[in-house]
Amino acid sequence: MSASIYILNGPNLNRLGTREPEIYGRTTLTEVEAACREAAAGRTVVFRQSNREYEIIEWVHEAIDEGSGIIINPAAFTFTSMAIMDALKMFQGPIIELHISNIHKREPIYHKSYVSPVATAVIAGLGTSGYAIAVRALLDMIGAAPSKT
Ligand code: CA2
Repeated sequence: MSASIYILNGPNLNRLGTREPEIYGRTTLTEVEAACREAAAGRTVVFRQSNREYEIIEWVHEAIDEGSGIIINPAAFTFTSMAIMDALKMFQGPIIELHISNIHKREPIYHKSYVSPVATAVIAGLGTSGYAIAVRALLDMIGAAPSKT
């Protein structure tokens, strides 16, 4: 089975590591991507970020056709996007919703996620290390064969 996994990141996360380090840390998204690829140990990882909602929806559609699992940090779209929720609903495989910070510890506007009801699992508050943990969990869920490398 193809174990191509999609890791999708929402608005402003391209600037990760440059502000609010007390909440989000100092690791950049490029470093997060490298950690994900290492955790995936040679399996195909499609790692993307966009500030545009439609682009994230298009990538979910691509994952529906070509992916076996999705890790998504929708960032602010978590709290606003029924369109991303609807796209994710069509995905047959496991979905991990990921947040670097613990959104439940923050202000009430960060508590109601449109994505959680359609996600298989939610990771929040593990910092950027949560991404590699999510990759390993997703590979377990899709039953990916051990890498030969
Ligand atoms: O904790 C997360 O991963 C969030 O999804 C990040 C979102 C926020 O709206 C969610 O409530 C929780 C915000 C991302 C802002 O992007 C940043 C850019 C540079 C430095 C830090 C964050």
